Amino acid sequence: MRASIILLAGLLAWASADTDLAHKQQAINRLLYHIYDPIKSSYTDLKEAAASWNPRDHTGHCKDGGTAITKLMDELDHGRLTPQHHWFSLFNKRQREEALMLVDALFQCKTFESFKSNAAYFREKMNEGEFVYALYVAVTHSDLTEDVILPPLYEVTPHMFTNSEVINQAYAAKMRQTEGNFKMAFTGTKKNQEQRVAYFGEDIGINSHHVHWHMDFPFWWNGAKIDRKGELFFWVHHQLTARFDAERLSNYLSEVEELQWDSPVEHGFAPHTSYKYGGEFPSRPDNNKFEDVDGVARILDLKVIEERIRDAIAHGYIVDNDGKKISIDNDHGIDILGDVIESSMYSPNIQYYGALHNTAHMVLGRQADPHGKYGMPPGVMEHFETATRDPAFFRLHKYMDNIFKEHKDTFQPYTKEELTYENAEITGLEVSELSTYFEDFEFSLSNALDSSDSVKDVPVSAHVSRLNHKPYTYTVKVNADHEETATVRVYICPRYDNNGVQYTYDEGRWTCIEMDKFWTKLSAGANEITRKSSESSVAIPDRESFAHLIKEADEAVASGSELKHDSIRGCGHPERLLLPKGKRDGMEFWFFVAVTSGEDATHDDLVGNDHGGNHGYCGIHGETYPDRKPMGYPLDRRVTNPEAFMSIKNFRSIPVKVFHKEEH
Ligand SMILES: [Cu+2]
Repeated sequence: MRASIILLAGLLAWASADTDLAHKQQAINRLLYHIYDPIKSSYTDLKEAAASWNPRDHTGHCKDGGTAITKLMDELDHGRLTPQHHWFSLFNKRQREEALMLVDALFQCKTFESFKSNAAYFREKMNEGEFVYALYVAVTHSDLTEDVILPPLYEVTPHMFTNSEVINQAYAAKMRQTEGNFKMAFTGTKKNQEQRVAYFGEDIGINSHHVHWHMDFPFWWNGAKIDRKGELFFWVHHQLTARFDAERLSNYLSEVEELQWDSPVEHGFAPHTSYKYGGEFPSRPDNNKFEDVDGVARILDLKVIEERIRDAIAHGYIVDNDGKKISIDNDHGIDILGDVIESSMYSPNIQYYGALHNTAHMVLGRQADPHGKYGMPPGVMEHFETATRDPAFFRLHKYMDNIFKEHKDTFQPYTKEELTYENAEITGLEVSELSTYFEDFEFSLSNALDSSDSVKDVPVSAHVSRLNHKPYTYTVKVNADHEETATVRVYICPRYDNNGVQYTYDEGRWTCIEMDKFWTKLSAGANEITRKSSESSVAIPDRESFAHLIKEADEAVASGSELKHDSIRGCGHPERLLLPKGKRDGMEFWFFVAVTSGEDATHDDLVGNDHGGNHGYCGIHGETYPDRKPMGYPLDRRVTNPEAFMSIKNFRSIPVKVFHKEEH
């Protein structure tokens, strides 16, 4: 009896080796560990797979019978793949094709075992950048890797997140075999006004959120329909732009001006960042006049595409590939327009409307060497993890945001009747102290450095100053007529522009920042709803460090214990950046709360289940966006009658101040 129980336990352990999270997490960690070096020799299963697992012999493990992996193997065997130790950019068509061949091959794996072995095989043969991108996307979307946490990219490929000076210091420390923790400074000097807000564009949490957003919602995605992908593209970038503007106002700078193809870009950018392989990221001088970029686009092409899009907005319809009209004169229009402007594979007519966003990213990224005379590698704008470092990123997105606004402004304002929720009246709104401060954050640079089994690793890390805020709470008092589920939407909106002029209601609504959205059950009578900043549904907490993920998975595997993860996705605004930086004497905002009928929820369980707590900018992975209303509701449309808007009893705004404290 006893023997058979032990046997059974052994069988179960064996059976779960392929499926349990600890083993999966360990394998993914190890595949990403020191990505520029061969797989560590102590990782025997991966090492063996890299050496002797021939994917052609295992096509029986593929859902498609091996079509995808054979295609990739053919490219490899014919020496057509980009070599290792070379830069990678997703915007490079050929490199993207190669990375996507691996994504495809991994998606076709029937078991995690074959996923892992195929990944290990290509890890040592494909370009490292392509491999990392493909693995991140595959882990994000594959059912086989559900609940695996991807290590923070800033610790997997630190070159893309820190500056050359820090990397050089880390190399020197390793050569000397001494520990080191180096201060990462923001780019620019005090002579450069843009430097005042560099802490935002260069924040590694923002960079991480942005690159993960684009992995969750890839423009090349052709698989199962992702709900409201185009609208999310608009919304996440609109919010990044609005947040950047708020940071500027708090630093006595005017809002970002939209990019204009005919005007020089006044402020250049020197990234102070290098590729691991491929040299320095190119700089752009001040007052750069846009030049056509060989092999990418002429400036005229961009203007033509822009005109066609604006024309579609004015007409209220898009013309698809077959010449059929698709109306955008409705709430769904923004979703289509997002697909068109990016463009994604969902665009109804890429041929005609082009890919304004993607092409513009490349054109901006190449201005240092538009004709390829100097063989410069792609610029920061050609990588989602580095793009926000360049202030021109926000100018470009302001330009596109204004096109989206042109569309939104074609709609009639919501009427008072549409906005009124008869069941509820807000009777009070209180917000606790709002204050921001800078703190030091440390992350490991170890994976940036070459390693070998014979040279000992020494701890090397960077520390960087980053914005954070004191936790805060707010309380909404609501009187309800009867018990019902309600939606609560929360925004903060700057009150004054940089000249101290108060925004009109209609100007101000477009500057609003989504802080939170949630569903709650109102009881008949008086309700008091209190929410904490940490509960915000647009934000995620700090990412788990790579070292922690490794330790946790290794311990779980060694002890045979179960591994459980709370927060998984990398997409989500960093929680510590929820509040824009304050001012010493307080920066003034409106704190706006709207309580409306919960009928707009697309899931039944939203009152008790926050689905990971990051759906505001990132949706719910693999499911419908929780909110049926347009993103940005009720501030997404023009407000022509502010008095009527302000008198709505289920809305309330109060003035608040965000303070900034140098010492905390
Ligand atoms: Cu983006």
